[in-house]
Amino acid sequence: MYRSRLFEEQVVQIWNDGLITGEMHTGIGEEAINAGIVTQLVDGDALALDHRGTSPSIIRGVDPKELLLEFMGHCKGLCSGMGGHMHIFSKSHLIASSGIVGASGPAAVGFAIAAQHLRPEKIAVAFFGEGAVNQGMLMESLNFSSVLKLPVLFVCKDSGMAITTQSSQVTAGKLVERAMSFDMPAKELDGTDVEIVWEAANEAIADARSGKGPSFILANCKRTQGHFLGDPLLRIVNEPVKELARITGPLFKSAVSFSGASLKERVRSLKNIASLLGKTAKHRFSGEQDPLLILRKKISEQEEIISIEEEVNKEMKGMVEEVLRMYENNNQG
Ligand SMILES: Cc1ncc(C[n+]2csc(CCOP(=O)(O)OP(=O)(O)O)c2C)c(N)n1
Repeated sequence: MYRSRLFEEQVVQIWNDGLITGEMHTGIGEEAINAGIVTQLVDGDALALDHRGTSPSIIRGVDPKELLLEFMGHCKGLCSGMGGHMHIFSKSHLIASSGIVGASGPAAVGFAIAAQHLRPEKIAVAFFGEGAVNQGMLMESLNFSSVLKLPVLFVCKDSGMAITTQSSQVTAGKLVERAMSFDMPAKELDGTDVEIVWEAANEAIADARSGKGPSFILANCKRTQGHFLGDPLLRIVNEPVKELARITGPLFKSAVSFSGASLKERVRSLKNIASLLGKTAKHRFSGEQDPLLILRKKISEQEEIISIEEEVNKEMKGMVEEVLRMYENNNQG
């Protein structure tokens, strides 16, 4: 979990320095879910990931150097710099990710069909956010895997928000009940506690390996960085004076503009923005929900933790220095 956290913190820094272009979705805050599940996988198991696949990939053992070079568009990156952070593929780890929300469902089902035929007792795990659960392809995946008793674990990381859409406003019913209606075991749990995740996943993975079919886990979580780096909602909540000074003018101009939406529609939009800001402020990540701090409190061998962390610090520092050198050389070349 610490390795994943540190890697992604380096990614934040490098993105802020402008060396990674485009959007960047980190999983800082989701480490307990990723570690509680991915550490139980063995060779031959497969991972189908979404746009937030960095942390599970690091935990699965993908080389951090190759991953970082990939994010920086370098030809020595994991996918020759062509995939970026949303399209991580590793044949040796059986990892496939996609920026198409919901696509990890069918990808995991494909992996699981292959496992059922070619790799007995091997499984596939699909990671996705709660924003993906109204995608038809994900529902088809739940149905199909249940009918064929495929070895899949569906993991829904529930942050309550899909970009700026509050999931409670667009999702009917309870997701655990929805999964159970496909005749598979389903559990909702605290995704900030790695032990809780590990135990639930252990049971589900054992079921999948022994041919009992798929399971569904709904893990509640919070992220430090919001939807993506530079998330405007978080920026406004974190630095209201600076950010409001920047956006008040354009907002006012569009609110009083002669053309465009009706007055009623504009008032509704402004109210929605205010409500989103309120929710973002209320549900902001706090230390109490930090999976690393939660785990650290439970471990009595504090010295061992410090020595592990020192080792990881050294590894990441050396790795980042090397990657930045390679990047620089590439640009000069
Ligand atoms: C099919 C599809 N529709 C819309 C998008 C745009 N989009 C990217 S991320 C995202 C929100 C996803 O929310 P969630 O699944 O909860 O994952 P989170 O980002 O919260 O981890 C959306 C709508 C997309 N990439 N793919």
